[in-house]
This record gives sequence, structure tokens and C-alpha cells, in this order.
Amino acid sequence: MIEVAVIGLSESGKTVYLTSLINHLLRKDLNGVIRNISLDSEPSADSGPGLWGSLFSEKASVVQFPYEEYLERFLGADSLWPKRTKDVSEYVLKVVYKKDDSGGLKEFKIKLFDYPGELFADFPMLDQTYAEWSSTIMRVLRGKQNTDWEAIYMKNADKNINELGKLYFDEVHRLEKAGYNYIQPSKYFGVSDFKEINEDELFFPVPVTSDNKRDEAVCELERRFERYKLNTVVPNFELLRGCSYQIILFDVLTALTTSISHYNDVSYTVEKILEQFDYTAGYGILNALLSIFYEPQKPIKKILFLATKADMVKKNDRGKMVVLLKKLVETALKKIKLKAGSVNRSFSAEVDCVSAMRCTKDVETGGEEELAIMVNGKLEKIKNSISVPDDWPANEKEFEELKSKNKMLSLSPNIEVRRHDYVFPDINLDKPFLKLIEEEFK
Ligand SMILES: Nc1nc2c(ncn2[C@@H]2O[C@H](COP(=O)(O)OP(=O)(O)O)[C@@H](O)[C@H]2O)c(=O)[nH]1
Ligand SMILES: [Mg+2]
Repeated sequence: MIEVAVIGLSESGKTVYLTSLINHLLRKDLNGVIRNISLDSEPSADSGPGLWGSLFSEKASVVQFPYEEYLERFLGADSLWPKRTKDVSEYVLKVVYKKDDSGGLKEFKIKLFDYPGELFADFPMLDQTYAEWSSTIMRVLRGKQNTDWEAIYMKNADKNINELGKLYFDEVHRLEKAGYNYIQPSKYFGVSDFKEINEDELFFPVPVTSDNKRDEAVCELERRFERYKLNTVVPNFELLRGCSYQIILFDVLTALTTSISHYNDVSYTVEKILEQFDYTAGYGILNALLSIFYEPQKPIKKILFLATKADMVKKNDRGKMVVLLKKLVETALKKIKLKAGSVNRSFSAEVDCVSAMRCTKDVETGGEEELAIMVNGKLEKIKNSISVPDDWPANEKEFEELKSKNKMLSLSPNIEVRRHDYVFPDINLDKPFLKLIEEEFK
């Protein structure tokens, strides 16, 4: 079994990508090596922690990826995008292929995971103590617009833990609405009613000093923090760690057309998350315990970074999206490569762009390339489509300038798909994926 995780921040296009990828793999004539791809109906073997592991911490819950449901939404009269996902889901495909040298057919299974973006946001907690987490998160929050959590906390220090928890919950909520990613715990995301959060999951950062570190309230917060890590973050992380291939999606265009603080948030989150991919670094006592209870982890063979929604820009600008993404992940990638190299582990990464559900068409008029969409069965040119610069804007002013020129389009999924025998229109969908797993065909 090959495990492939599709990950990325919220709204980066994971669910659409996976739906379209499955659609392509199941329906399209692929290259000569692959003979048949079908849904694997056998229940998959339990690859989670063994008995000791399940006694030690909870197991992540994984549901079946609702491919059929998404397909119906796309193909329905209104053609709708998938609903927001909250669960980790999986989909198993059986691939029959022909080996180069022998005449016989071989088979392997691919398990594809759809990871809600927010779970991802919790991973940096893993190698932090409560005091470290508190000071990091307060520093990060201070860097974001209008959120000095430390000041809010100080002003309300006489309140009890649950009242303060509510205040922190509201802050997380506000930042989430404003589109920020580096906020924790992820359990609060998408929860509109504070009552849905268990008391046990109610914790928040406080300035931990040598004076207060033995206070009852601080100790209780620390306990809740550690429990959350163990029961929520570790199981999800373990699931991801079991995947030999990672596909990491980025919505470069949204980052480009918001603000410098959003851009900084994305790049910081990405860097912190990629740090977790350095499996050579342990995370203290927790790591020591994990190595006793869990199966030895599989090393990551390859990572594919994809800039999504490439159909929103003109043909020439798609290459620039890739350049921007390369710059975004450059430092983090260098660090992983260096560390992987230091323990003689081979590791490679590719950067590319994709549109999993192409909503536009490339047209040319008088040598000029343009984008068009179908409106009532007629092609209409899009005025003011997004133009991608050669580099990320350097400051708020440049972001603002770009924003004033660019308009994010809100497009419907391509209605034409119904006439295409259900193979979704795309840009560059299967090629990078098949390249990612090419080793498995050897
Ligand atoms: N134009 C265009 N929009 C897309 C594409 N993929 C995703 N989107 C948009 O991005 C939104 C989020 O996609 P989704 O897959 O739900 O993101 P997730 O949160 O990462 O799972 C969708 O509702 C669409 O509006 C694409 O290929 N082209
Ligand atoms: Mg999703």
C-alpha cells in the first residue's frame, strides 16, 4: 500500500484536487503502463498504532472520502464546489500495471488522504512545551492586526479559566474569519458556538514566568494543553507521518491578493509545518514514548508542491505562480534537505501548478493571450484577470497596488463537465501526480 497525503491550508483546493484526481484516475485512459485503476472495495488493513499505541493515545478517526457525493454536487444542475471538510478522509484505489521488463501484470494500492487544512495548523505544537507554545503564540498574535492577546489576558487576569477561555476562543474565531492560519488550537475553527468546546479543550496562552509556573490555573492549562496534544494532535500527525508521499497545495493567488500580514502568516505557517517533516528531529519525551508505542515511521520519499487554481490566470502567468511557490517554500525545503542528507536519507521535491477543476479557457486574439469563461453557452472574455508578478510584493504598499489592479474571480465549477463524459477539465492534473509515484511502477 502506498499512502499519499493531500495537505494544505484551508481553502487551498485539497478536496477539489482529490475529487478531480480520483475522477481522472478512474475514467481517463492513462499511459501504457497503467492498465486499470479501480476503487478498492476491500476494507483496508488497520495500519494505526498497535494495542499499546491505542492504550497510550487515541487514534485519529478517518472516514471514507465522499467522492460520489462531491461528484454529484459537481454534476448537479447548479454545479457546486465541495462543502467545507472537517474530517480526515481516505480513498483507496487499486492500480493494475504492466512491468517494463516482464510481460506480467502487477498491482498496488494507493491510499489517498484528504486532510482538513486546520489540523495541519496544530502540528507546530508538537515540539513545544506549554510555556514555549504560550510565548510563541503570543508573539505571533502580536504581529497580527489588532490582537494583543497578552494585553487582553492581563486586563482580565481576575477572571477564571473558563471565562478567559471564552475570550481566547473569540479571538481565534475573529482571526480565523480574517483568513489567518497560524492560530491554535484548530479545534476552535469553524465552531460558531463556544458551548461545543469541552472544558478540557479550553486552554489559551498565558505568560509563564518563574513566579506563576506553579499556580493552580497555569498547571491546569498546561495539563489541558498536553492532553490536547496527545489526544488530538499526535494521532493526526501519526497518520500523516505514515504517508510516504505528500502533495502540498497552496493558493498562491489568494496570498498574493490579500496583504503582507496574510502573506507572512502563510509563509510562517508553511515553514513551521515543514519543520515537522524533519523526522530526524525528535520531540523530547514524547518522541521517545512514540518510538516505543508506534510502528517505525516510513520516510517520506517525495513531496509535490502545487500552486492551485492555475485556471484563474493567463497561460504565461502560470509559470510565475510556480516561481512564487518555489520562493515561498525555498528556505524550509533547504532545511529539510540538509537534515535528510545528514542521516543519508534521500528525499526529493517538485514544484508545479495545477487546476483540478478548470473553469476558464485560454483564447488568443491578435496574438494576445486572454482568458474566457462560458456564459450561457457562449465564450466571454474575462476583463481584469489576475496578473502574477515575477516576485512576491515586498511590502504593504506593493500588495495594495497589486490588489487594486487584480480582482479575484469567484467562478463556478465548469458546467461543461457534464458533456465531457465526466472527465473533469483540468490543467496539469495527472502528470505531476504520476511522476510523484513513478518509482512504484518500477
Ligand atoms: N477556479 C478554480 N477554483 C478552484 C479550483 N480548486 C478549488 N477552487 C476554489 O477553491 C475553493 C476551495 O477548494 P477546496 O478543495 O474545498 O479547498 P480545501 O479547503 O483545501 O479542501 C473551492 O470552493 C473553489 O472555489 C480550481 O481548480 N479552479
Ligand atoms: Mg476540504
